[in-house]
Amino acid sequence: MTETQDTQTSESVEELKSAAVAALNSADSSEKLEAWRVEFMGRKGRLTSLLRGLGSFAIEDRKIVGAAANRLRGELESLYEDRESDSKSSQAPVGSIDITLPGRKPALGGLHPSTQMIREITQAFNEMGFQTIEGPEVELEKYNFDMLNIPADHPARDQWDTIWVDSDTHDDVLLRTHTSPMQARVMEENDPPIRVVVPGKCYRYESTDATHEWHFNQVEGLAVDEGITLADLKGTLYEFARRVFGANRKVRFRCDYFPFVEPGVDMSIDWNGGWMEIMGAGMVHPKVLENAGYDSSKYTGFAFGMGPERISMLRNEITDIRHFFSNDLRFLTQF
Ligand code: FA5
Repeated sequence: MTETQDTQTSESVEELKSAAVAALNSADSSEKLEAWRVEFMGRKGRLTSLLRGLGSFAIEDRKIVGAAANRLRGELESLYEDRESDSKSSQAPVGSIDITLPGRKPALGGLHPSTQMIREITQAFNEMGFQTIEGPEVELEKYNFDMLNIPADHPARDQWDTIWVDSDTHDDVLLRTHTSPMQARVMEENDPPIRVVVPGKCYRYESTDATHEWHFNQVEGLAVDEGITLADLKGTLYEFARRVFGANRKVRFRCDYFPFVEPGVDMSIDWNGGWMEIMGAGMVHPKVLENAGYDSSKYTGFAFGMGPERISMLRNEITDIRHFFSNDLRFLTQF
């Protein structure tokens, strides 16, 4: 290649480059961008024509101009891709969001019906001077049974079919069968006077029916002081029933047996012409007070344990307790 030929062909690659870059910069729509691609990079475009024309060059010229043209092709391709992706992202909001659509309410969650009932129950007792505390669901046999006057060989253990954490060994760790172990824990850590309510989950190895679940909540109550009597227990529980069910709902209060109270009672609410038991209660057994290190000749107390799911059933005309934990939104969204 002569010096003149080399300069001419190199210039034509340069000229093509500056024409292509200028045209690309002024392509301000996707249509113009496409037209640019066809004009410069298409099968019959200017760069392709230049490359095709290389065949008529002498072999050494072909090498030099061919390398420059291929470099230009790489540069133009990458400039084009950048412009194309810029143009797509700047168009995306207009293309993908319909700003004329009316707004929709986001789906908000809500408190579970058991939680709502627990809050109402604990608030009623808070207003009567009880403090709310919580305790462990995985519990020691000692607190679930022994400290509550239920020794290992006591037939009353059968009242609470137990889920043991290690079912082979029946070691001393279990899922609490009731919230009563918190009576022992609270008394162990505190001196009288005591007034607490303890909401929380309980577990029992038992078959289910309309009023029994294998896991459910309880709200435990404990009051210990000098001079507390059965009249205080009855007055407190009737006031609770009045607050939650109103003054006209029929309440049944009768004797029952629990090893950790003496005397023991239970409370039921009228339900479809019969009764539904909502809690067990009684005067704290002197042995339970003494197990916790209290002087039972000085202090007395009452305790109760109630089921918030059953109370919610009575309040909301729910016929089957298993709805609470079946996670059916048709049920849950009614609260
Ligand atoms: C007890 O669990 C005693 N710890 C209650 C107690 C506390 C008595 C303090 C004396 C002093 P019981 O097993 O009856 O007792 O349960 C008490 C309440 O928990 C029941 O009245 C019921 O409302 C609820 N409950 C019991 N078992 C179930 C179950 N399987 N499913 C749903 N709720 C239940």
